[in-house]
Amino acid sequence: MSTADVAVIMGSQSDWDTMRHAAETLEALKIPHEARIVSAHRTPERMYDFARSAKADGFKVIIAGAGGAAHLPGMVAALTTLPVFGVPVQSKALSGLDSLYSIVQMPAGVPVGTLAIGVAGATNAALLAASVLALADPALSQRLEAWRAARTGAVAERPA
Ligand code: RP5
Repeated sequence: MSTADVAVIMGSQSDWDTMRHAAETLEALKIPHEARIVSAHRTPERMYDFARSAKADGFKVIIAGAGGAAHLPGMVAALTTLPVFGVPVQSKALSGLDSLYSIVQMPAGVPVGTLAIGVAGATNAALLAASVLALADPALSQRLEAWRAARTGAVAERPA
């Protein structure tokens, strides 16, 4: 059993530079989370065990980032009915288009909420997770409203 609401999983240590932005955003919103490396290709049994037990382990939302032939979000979504948000990590060879295409075109019946490539996607995946959790958590809903208001307040009226 985990005490975390959100699992932030990624296919490789090399994805952490991107996925840490999801973790940092969850941290800023005081959402309990846990980061793990779970590879669809290199550790398929770890992936299977994680996805199969994620709900029973207490996770409510899964954020899955991967690059290249990025099968992790889709495979995890195939094994759980928890909401899965997929983050296409920017690959070197194809700038993340490969990651995006690998994640976005799920067949009807197995949903992955696909975000933008890279840091924006990782950050927004955390904010979407927050929106989902906030539906049943008024205190989090307030923190999320405040987070958004702070971003709005930070936009200058004129360029410096
Ligand atoms: C994918 O392969 C990972 O998600 C990562 O984005 C990509 C490259 O992995 P490394 O070779 O850097 O470990 O499975």
